[in-house]
Amino acid sequence: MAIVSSETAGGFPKGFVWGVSTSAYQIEGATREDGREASVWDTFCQREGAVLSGDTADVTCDHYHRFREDVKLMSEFQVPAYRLSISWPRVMSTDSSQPNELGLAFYDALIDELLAAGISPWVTLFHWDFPQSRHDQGGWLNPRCVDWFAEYASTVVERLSDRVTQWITVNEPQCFLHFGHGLGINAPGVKLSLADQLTAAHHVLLAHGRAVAIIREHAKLPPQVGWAPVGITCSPATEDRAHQEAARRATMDVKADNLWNNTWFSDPVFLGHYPEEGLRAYGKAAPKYAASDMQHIAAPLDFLGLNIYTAMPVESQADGSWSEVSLAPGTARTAFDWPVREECLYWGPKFHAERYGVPIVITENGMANIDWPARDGRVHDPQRIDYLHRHLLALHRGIVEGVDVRGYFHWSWMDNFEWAEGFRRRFGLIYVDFESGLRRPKDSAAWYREVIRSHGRSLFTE
Ligand code: GCO
Repeated sequence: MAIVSSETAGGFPKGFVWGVSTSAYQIEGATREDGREASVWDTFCQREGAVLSGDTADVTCDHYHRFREDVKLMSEFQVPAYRLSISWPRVMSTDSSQPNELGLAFYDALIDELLAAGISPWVTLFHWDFPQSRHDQGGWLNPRCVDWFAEYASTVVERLSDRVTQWITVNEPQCFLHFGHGLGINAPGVKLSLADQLTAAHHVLLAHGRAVAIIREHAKLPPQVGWAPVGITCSPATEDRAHQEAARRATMDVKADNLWNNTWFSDPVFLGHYPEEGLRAYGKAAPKYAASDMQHIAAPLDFLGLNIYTAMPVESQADGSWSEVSLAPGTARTAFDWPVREECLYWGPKFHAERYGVPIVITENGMANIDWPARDGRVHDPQRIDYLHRHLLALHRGIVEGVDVRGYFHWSWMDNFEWAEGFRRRFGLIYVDFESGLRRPKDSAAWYREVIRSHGRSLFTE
């Protein structure tokens, strides 16, 4: 049932969660400290030409040592919820049967610091930093990966679930499979056949389902569980009904030669089967699996996390097909060259909520900007403020129309290591000087604090 009430008008629903997002590998640093083992990203960063400017995340934001300062800054900007991820290779030791106590102790201290500051931790179990030693044993292609992930998830739930209630199992399988195992331009940097990518994807879905079962069975406090895939969001060229249906079809489509889509992943999780379009598109490359697999994969979730940054406009064709609409010359784009299309936060949640019938949480949205400290020492980022303003208004439109959106997490809290792009793309509300480690709140941090404080009403007064 959508939460549309009097509070929604000119604000956001009661209980709507405002937050910020990061991930372990992108902010922690300390990659060889206190027993942390190598991840596939540590190895990938050593590969000549793999990461822009040869950047690595060995230090990045040094959050491992500065986490108290970061939590204090979140508190200063009245952030109610913080989406973080746990580093699998920091808490699991491949050789010993015991987890790495120093790694677990770091997350213990971080969660305690957040709770003491009144900040709700939303914990992602897997945000791409797969243990190198497990990759050497076959990685996601080895069916044993489900047991490896289960052992890791059990360890984290056992340690943190007396304080953590908000869980996200896996972040963006489409990214680490398509870019990391298909194109090879992200870690682990391999180029598997389509069939092998789909087999690995099936194992990721099984691992997701196993983690859901572990959380449901062993969490010490009643948990809310979701997952955070990513895919393409298409918007209609005009709001003409035919173009709307074309945009819905395009958003839910499966391309025959890659894994960059929504439904091959979320249909099993929410509907208990692979999409017909995908089975047709992939043909013989589709995995063979036991029917019981889908019961595990489709373990009920409390929310669907959506990471949405932009939209691709499409229009319907006379023959019922759809085609991409080319953007006007000079269309506004972010520093990642992603078009500024705020309608992505209207159509994306709408299409997914209508297909799956579950509450939505925007687990990532934001923009890369070329930020730097101005002569006055402050970091002015009017583009990010305008981007945020537009996107939150678009999200609000869907909520008022009945889409059950429960929260919004800005990507990102602070500038961080943007994977193969290194430090070139700054997504944070907080500027990070990667040489000194100095944090500087950007203008957008104060602007977002006002949105949080007014529960969204400030969006309608400017
Ligand atoms: C993703 C990842 C984040 C990225 C962010 C900007 O969505 O790709 O979850 O780690 O840093 O999206 O690209």
